Amino acid sequence: MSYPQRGDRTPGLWSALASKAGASAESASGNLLGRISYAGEPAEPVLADGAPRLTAHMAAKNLATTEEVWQTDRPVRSGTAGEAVFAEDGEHLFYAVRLGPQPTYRERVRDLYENALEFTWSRGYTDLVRIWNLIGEITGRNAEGVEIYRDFCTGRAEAFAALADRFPRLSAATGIGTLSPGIDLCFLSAKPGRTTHLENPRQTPAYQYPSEYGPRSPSFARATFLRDQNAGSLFVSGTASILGADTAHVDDIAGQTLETLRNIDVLVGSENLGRHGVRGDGYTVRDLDQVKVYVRDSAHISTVRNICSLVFSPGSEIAYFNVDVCRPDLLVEIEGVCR
Ligand code: 3EB
Repeated sequence: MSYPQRGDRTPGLWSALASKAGASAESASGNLLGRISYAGEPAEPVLADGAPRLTAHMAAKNLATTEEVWQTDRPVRSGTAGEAVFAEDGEHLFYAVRLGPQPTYRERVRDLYENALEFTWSRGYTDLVRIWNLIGEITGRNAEGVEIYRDFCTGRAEAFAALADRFPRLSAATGIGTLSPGIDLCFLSAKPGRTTHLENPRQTPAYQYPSEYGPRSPSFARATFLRDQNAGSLFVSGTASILGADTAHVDDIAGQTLETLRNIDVLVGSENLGRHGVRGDGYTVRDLDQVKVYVRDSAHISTVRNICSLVFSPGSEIAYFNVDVCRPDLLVEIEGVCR
């Protein structure tokens, strides 16, 4: 059996990032666990061809539409849970739900997260691996004048506080803007005992950011390592030009891009993995694959592309999105997976 990765690695869970036309060839090699469609308009999550699909409005007119496809080598079973869709393979669970536009988000986000966490717990997928929070009008204001990202962070933090006995550790995540109001949420979780969550020595843990960045801190770790029969996958959170808790290189797109890449390089390196008890040689930023690059200002995309094309391997899958980032002074955010 052949797998879509380069080399001969056969993890139980893998992803491909492709233009919609190219994704179907990859799908043939495994069982579909979930898809994320980065589309030209929002849509409700659905089960399609027996598998969950989250749709987020993240494709600008000048950029190609992308689909992220999560696959597994195990048999998959899918279903619905209220308004959410999910699929599970006995080791991994993918869950997706959309919250439409709200005057304020806090309470609805708290409910959304509590339902999601209780669902994955109840099916035995007790360890969070990777969460995507795709947030419309992320730096805009809610009906009470509160920034929507801060409103979102409050509800999410309240949910994690309420379930802290079951989910004491936070996982890798992304918090990023979309092109229309509402919040799309999806995550991967796993059966117990395979995850290690990592912080970055160059960055204050996000859950300890000072209150100037919001009344409740963002609930995520900088990366999560998921062990498998070979070695594992390191899921790198959305990473930005933040040193300590502060934005570095304000108004400097090349500076922010390079600092972001340096943050990733330190995060995935052998020293940081060893510090967190993850065995192996470690990675460098060049090993990042299924890379997603979020750029606030379309005029900056060519600069970011030029830097990224020098840093990432020519064989890496990489997609660019022209969307807002969660702080007004952050110009770029980058995520991916090291395998
Ligand atoms: C940062 O480091 C940049 O709120 O889930 C990155 C990844 C960011 C995840 C989240 C936010 C989130 O604070 C923003």
